[in-house]
Amino acid sequence: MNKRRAFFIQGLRLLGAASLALSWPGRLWAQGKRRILPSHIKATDLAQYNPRSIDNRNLSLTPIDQFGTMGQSDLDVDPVRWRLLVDGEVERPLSLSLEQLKARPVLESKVLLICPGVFSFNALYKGLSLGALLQEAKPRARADRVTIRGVGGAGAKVEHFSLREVLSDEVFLAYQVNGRDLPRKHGFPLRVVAGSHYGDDWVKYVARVSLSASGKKG
Ligand SMILES: Nc1nc2c(c(=O)[nH]1)N[C@H]1C(S)=C(S)[C@@H](COP(=O)(O)O)O[C@H]1N2
Ligand SMILES: [Mo]
Repeated sequence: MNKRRAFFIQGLRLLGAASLALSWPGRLWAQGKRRILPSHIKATDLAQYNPRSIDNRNLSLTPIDQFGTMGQSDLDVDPVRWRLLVDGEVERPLSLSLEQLKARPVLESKVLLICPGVFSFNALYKGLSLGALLQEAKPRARADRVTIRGVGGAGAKVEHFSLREVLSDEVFLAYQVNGRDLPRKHGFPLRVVAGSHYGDDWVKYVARVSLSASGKKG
């Protein structure tokens, strides 16, 4: 075997090993084998963790004044004029006021937010099922991707989730945290809560949810 070919094969082996290592946390998550952290661990000390690898059930809530904040934190949204739009690959687009969202069945969950390497905090979110909302909008059969946008024009925050994950309530929308309305810096009036994603995906000041077809199978 010539040297160049040997080098190529060695490279392939390394790539294989690396992709196996990278997919491992994802597999652990898929199997639900998160490490249950003991109650003496402080939720604010977990910025180095991958949210998919740990279980926060025993951790105490972090008081709001100890939350970190990142990215946009001073958008001023008028809750009376604000609407949540649901559009894209749906039969029945929706436009809902905050009042209408608050009248829906309540979803409440204690979730850890990790901004990697920067901060972490554990909080109780109250809101609604985005999955149920999308069902109401009647997704077209080919829809498999959910795009969530924050308020604002060109500079608005945009993140994507799989429809499957949203339908399982793993990703939902919250208007309250630790028993009060979302503070302005944490995304008033509505934010994403996505416990198995890093904080970057937790869109604040949510304005629009759009379904689309990624074109990928399965
Ligand atoms: N609209 C909007 N949402 C956003 C961001 C942003 O810049 N704009 N930053 C994200 C990042 S990087 C993190 S870590 C979390 C932080 O949420 P917090 O400020 O409530 O702690 O919000 C996310 N949501
Ligand atoms: Mo972040």
